Amino acid sequence: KGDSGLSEVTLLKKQVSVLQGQLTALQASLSKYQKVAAFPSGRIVGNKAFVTSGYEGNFDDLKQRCLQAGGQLASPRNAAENAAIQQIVILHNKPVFLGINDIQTEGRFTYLNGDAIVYSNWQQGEPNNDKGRENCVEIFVNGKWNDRSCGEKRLILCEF
Ligand code: 291
Ligand code: CA
Repeated sequence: KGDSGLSEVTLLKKQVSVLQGQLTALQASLSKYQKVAAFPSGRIVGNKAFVTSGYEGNFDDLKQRCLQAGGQLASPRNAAENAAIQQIVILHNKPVFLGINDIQTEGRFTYLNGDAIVYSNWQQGEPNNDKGRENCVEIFVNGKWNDRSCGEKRLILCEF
């Protein structure tokens, strides 16, 4: 009994040592792929990666393409995420559509899962639902938001 107890400890020590090595390798691998995702114009904020392919299309098209890739349209939930998206907009000098809209209920902006937004950065005077036709949201090079017709074509920006 005493012997088997000791060998169990020895076995566990060995297993922990193996896991430590695997964790170190995984951390190095993650660090490398974060750099890949950030080059040349992606951004990492916390657990989120914002990536564009350069494609331009309307809201439904872009939404589908991000989903197909295993992500979703960029949906900033705080100022740090908004700033990262803004940097990408600046790099390309093209506004992008966010994963935010009020298609379901006019004036109630939600994420793609239907939850009400927890953060916003509207340009002064927005959202104005101009001509009653603006249910999607674009973000400008100044980082501010404007509601805009979902049929407009914008640069794709997905988050993973
Ligand atoms: C004005 C503002 C915006 C509005 C935009 C679009 C332009 O900004 O009223 O709130 O979203 O017009 O209506 O759409 C077209 N087709 O011209 C102008 C610059 C963004
Ligand atoms: Ca508007």
